[in-house]
Amino acid sequence: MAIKSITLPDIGNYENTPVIEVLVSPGDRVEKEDSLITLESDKATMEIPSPYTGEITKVLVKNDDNLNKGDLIAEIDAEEDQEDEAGKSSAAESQQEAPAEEPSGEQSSAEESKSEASTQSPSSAESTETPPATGTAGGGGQPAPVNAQPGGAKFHASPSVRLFARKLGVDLANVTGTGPKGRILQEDVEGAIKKVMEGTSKGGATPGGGIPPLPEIDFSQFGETEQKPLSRIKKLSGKHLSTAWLNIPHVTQFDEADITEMDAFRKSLKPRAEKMGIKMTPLVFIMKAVAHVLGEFPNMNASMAPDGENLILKKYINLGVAVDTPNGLLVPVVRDVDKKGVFELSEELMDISSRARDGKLTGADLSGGTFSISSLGGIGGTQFTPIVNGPEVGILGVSKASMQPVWDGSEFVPRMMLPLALSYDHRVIDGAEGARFMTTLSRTLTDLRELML
Ligand code: CAO
Repeated sequence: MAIKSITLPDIGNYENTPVIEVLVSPGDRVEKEDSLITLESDKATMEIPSPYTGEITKVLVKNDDNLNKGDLIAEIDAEEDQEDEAGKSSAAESQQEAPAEEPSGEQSSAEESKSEASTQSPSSAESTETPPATGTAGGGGQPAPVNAQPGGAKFHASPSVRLFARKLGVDLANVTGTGPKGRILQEDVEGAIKKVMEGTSKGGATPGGGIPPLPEIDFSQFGETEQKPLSRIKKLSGKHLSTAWLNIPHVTQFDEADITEMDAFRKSLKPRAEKMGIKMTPLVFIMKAVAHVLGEFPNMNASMAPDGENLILKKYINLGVAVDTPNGLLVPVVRDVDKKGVFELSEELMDISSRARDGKLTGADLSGGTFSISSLGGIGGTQFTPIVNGPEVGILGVSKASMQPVWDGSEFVPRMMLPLALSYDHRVIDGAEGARFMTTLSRTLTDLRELML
């Protein structure tokens, strides 16, 4: 092994050519011809390959450095036998090929592949440490690029497409080229962006690009399978839930409310409700209490402005209520909950939930919510973490109430305890505010006289 310096070869009529990618780090093992750096002039992108096999000991350039012929790129601890090979090969190339010139003229795909394999030779066999530059040949009479990722994957794209992709923050390694020999075209970059925006990129990734897709697995190799299409509602709600989950930093705060008195009151109202042909479940009391507490916590009855710098406080309290339907989840909205009594709320809840299940909701029924409630209390479970129904700020998850032994200071007493989970957008609500919201809500549910205050 011997330490060798690697310098920039003659790459044609280019001066002060900027480095746009450094593909190696000290300690990396490289094979001869592996790319070390990428240069990009206003006309072409070029990779500079290593003339040796060995271990990089020093990298002497960084992004945005401007390089000229002979500038030091790196030092390598080169393998002895490779050293000679490199020398021979470079010398041979320089003899066989014309001295490097600025590439010009349109090159065919076939020529491109040739240029990728060996391409421009150094202008002379002046030293074995001067590698031949890889790349160049191109569209519109300009040199064409060949690019390499640190992992070794190669892709083709013209300088204008690379610039276009860089401006939009698109990693070309993730774009499939549809041009000749897999060349990435501008429309491929546009298509990749469109997929991300539409949330239809591979693996169902949604906005928030760069999220690695789940692996595609052929499950039939493990046993019999059947493909069942998702319902339209599931597809729509799934997309909405993914968007909310990916955009909103969630925190979920848990609590338990003692609803013993509330439940007794509810049961006392049941005969009246039955006469009116309506149900009297805990949910309407919870809706009433939530509306009251939202009045005290206006940040929770709000949405982030699209600029991300303002909060839009809503002076109305409309609660979205998650309804389980045979075709999937729907969240119709009950308006002005703070202004309505439990009978009226129950009537409305029954109406929207039955229309939701019959597929008869209108767009108006599903819009205008300011905060949501998801109740699984009629089904079971002790807790769950609901997903904020963005762009709302908070959602209350309600689980099944049960009688629990509660220590009152001198003995255990049976109390009806209701598990609650509040998920909120942490960009808007601090932990302390979330906890205060929950304790105020619990207190209100425990003693409904709070609603009078
Ligand atoms: N604790 C104990 N019992 C409860 C309860 C709770 N938290 N909530 C409801 N119950 C009881 C009710 O009192 C009722 O019993 P009675 O008839 O004896 O009074 C029974 O459970 C069934 O209630 P319900 O579910 O029919 O009515 P509801 O008002 O509680 O809920 C609705 C209405 C539309 C929200 C509900 O039917 C529903 O669809 N829930 C599922 C929502 C959902 O899927 N959420 C998850 C979304 S994904 O995050």
